[in-house]
Amino acid sequence: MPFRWNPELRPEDITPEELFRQRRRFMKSAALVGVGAVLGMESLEAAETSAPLGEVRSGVVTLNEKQTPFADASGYCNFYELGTGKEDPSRQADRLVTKPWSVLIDGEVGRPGRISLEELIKPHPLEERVYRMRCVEAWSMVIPWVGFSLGALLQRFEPGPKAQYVSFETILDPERLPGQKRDILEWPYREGLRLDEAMHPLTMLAVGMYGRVLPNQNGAPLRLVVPWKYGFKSIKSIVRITLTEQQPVTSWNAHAPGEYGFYANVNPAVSHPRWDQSRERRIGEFLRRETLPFNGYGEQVAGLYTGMDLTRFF
Ligand SMILES: Nc1nc2c(c(=O)[nH]1)N[C@H]1C(S)=C(S)[C@@H](COP(=O)(O)O)O[C@H]1N2
Ligand SMILES: [Mo]
Repeated sequence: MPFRWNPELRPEDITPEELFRQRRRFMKSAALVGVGAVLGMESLEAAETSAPLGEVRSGVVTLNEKQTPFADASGYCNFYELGTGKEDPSRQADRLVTKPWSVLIDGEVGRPGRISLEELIKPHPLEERVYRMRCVEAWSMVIPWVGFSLGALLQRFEPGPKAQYVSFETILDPERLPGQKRDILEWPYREGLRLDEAMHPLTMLAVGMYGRVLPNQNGAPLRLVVPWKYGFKSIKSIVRITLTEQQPVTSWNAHAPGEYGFYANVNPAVSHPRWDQSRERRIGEFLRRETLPFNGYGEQVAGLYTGMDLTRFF
């Protein structure tokens, strides 16, 4: 069955593609003649520091919410391999070497194998999707990711009849990545999804943001983005994707099972022992806002959890 985009988005979530493109074109020409800063587009200017991407289909999913400036999205990060401070990952970004890069796809698939990043991306047209992102520490951002559906990729490798979960691993390179010499988590960083979550059209693999190549601190060259789950599910710098029969071990769940569940769906009704999850601070805003169930993507994804007790499977 061909993989189809059918997220049933609310009309207000969607900017008509033509309108979106016109705005883009305007922003680009404005930046070219140097009026970007005057128009408050410092984020676009900052984004110019990383390499441009090729052809990107715009406006596939977008939001009527203010985008987080690129400087915040690339400067305030969680990437413990590059340090536990929010500004460590951008300062230490050069330690991550992303060329060459390959990904091993194995486990319960018909066609396992290691493939180069270029080969992995090639057949997937890149599209921009603006998603809300919510960290368990109760801050959030709105980021224009560039990538493609994970489901489309997985289908190419032919998930077998026993495949029920997908497990992901980040690069392991303690010589270069200072955090991996410390006993914060068990390395490599691991994450996992149920297969139906992985196949959901909102689940994406990102290779860029803000129309540019993904900065290292944001998980270059390839990271997961699951917008209805807390940020720790969105694993960075992926080198291995394994389809499994059993629920995989995931880093934060193994580290503190009472604090971080396997599902990690954004849920204002279930609090983390150390952070209230009912409200969040959008980076750049002063007042907190109410957190939405499933981070606002309930209409699209709540059906995946019908009949489950979400206080138990948090
Ligand atoms: N490999 C790896 N992936 C990771 C993390 C990490 O420490 N290591 N942190 C996670 C957490 S807690 C969050 S909130 C998001 C942050 O993504 P961002 O820094 O691009 O906003 O990345 C997630 N992915
Ligand atoms: Mo996080």
